[in-house]
Amino acid sequence: MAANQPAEATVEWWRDAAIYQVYVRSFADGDGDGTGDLAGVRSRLPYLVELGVEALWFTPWYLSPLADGGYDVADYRTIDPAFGTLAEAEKLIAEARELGIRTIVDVVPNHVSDQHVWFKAALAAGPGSPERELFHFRQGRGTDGELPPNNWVSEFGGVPWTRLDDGDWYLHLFATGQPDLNWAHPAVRREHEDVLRFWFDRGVAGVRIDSAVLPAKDPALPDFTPGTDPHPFVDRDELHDIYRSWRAIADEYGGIFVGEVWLPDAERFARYLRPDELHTAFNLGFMSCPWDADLLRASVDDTLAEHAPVGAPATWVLANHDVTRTVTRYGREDTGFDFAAKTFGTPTDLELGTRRARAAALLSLALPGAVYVYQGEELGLPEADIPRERIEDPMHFRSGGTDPGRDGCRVPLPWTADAPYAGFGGDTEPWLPQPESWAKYAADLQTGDPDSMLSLYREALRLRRTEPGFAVVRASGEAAEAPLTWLPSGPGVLSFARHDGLICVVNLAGPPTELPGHTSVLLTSGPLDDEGRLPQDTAAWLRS
Ligand code: TEU
Repeated sequence: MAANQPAEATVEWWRDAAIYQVYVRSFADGDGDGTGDLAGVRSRLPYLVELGVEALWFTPWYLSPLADGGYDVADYRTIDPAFGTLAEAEKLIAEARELGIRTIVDVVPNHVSDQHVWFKAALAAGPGSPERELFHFRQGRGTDGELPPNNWVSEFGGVPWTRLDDGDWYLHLFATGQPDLNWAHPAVRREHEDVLRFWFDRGVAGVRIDSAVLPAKDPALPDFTPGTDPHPFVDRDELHDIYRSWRAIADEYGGIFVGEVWLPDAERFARYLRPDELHTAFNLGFMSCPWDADLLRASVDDTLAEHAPVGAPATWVLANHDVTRTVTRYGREDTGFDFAAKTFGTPTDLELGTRRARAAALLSLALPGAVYVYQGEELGLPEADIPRERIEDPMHFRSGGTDPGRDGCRVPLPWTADAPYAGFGGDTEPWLPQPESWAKYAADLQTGDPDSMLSLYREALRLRRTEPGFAVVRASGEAAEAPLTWLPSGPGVLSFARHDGLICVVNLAGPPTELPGHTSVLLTSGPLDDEGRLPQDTAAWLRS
């Protein structure tokens, strides 16, 4: 029998699910060629059941030249042969579901790969053709059209325009191999609605929407002047109409969305979560927040306040495939996360970072809403230093080599300490090199070690499922009462109650702190001191 509750137990499972992010290429290598694949994921389903997660989010697994790790999709209806086949994906979705684990796939509406049939046809058809209307092709400025059509800046740095031999320029907010689609074109909308159905028909329970605030553009593609409203390509009102039509499709299947909605403005953010739009969005503000009690408390309060009016549940995220790994980040002097601040060789104290990451895990898993765990977080993996000549991330190249890019958090997982390449798969070297220290983080070594990160995650996820105080949705389907109540605490300490007597205390910066009286300890992220107090950088779950 599956260790998880039957997936049918709650209808609105997504309101408080623990969702595990699988970066397929680096999860587990089933055929031993150095690249992770679906066979690898299938072989590790028992591990995921044991870990106690309720859904898997797969980063793009479709046919792709991998110019941006798969976020350059050449064909949504084909699995990349490096990963497996469509039949295998269907099997995986069904097998996982049998085990109580749902599947979320990733859809990337802003752009496709330059190898997508549409883009190839647009190139072949030439300037002024209807095929080019599916994208944003323009003439350049300057006497010979030698200057880009506008002043926009790529999300990866540099000019987001590339000029073709025939003189036209095409827009790509990300890498050159990721041409932006023209969402004013009805065929673009139709195609994506069809892609959604294609995957819902294959049994997926949800869809992550990549770069969800970017697809719509001002049709004039005007220069961007800071402070101008509306922005020519961020968070445009047209998007809501698109997502409402997507919601209608999801509702036919009982499917859900999680949007990558990265917006500083709380009111604008919440608009994507109105009842007829997306179900959830990633809490990227919480993820970026420094290890500071006041800032984290404010982030939690802001999150709950911005979700409340639209009735959407919050999500809690510490890491993903785009950001510096948690133990490395929390071991740095500046523990926040800022895309612009990624540098080579920033010093870090991994022991401190690990202690904090353990406490942060208990904090995020205790908050009301859905929680995301990025593969390897449960193993306490640090960010890896990738030798420059092995870096693949386009972000590194577009920064002119100053930004290490995101490969350091995408290194193939260690499964078995005493096996080639820490048991990632076979005898072939993985696509990204693993640091020498990798074997010591192997899942097999951590299994059964009560002090390991893996044991902490397993126990925390087990309690999250079994303690009624964590639920946002009760087994009856009704909403639970008050999401969270702050309790009095000293400076540098966060203390809050959920319901049913459940309490979480996190000491971020204070001296050892007394735990509230008349409580029993369910779990701590590290040892209490001799007087039973909670030391700095430690969290505890209690029941009163
Ligand atoms: O990321 C979108 C995104 O805007 C950021 O995470 C991005 O990396 C950052 O803004 C750069 O400054 C998503 C995916 O998560 C990422 O892996 C892809 O590279 C990107 O979209 C393009 O599809």
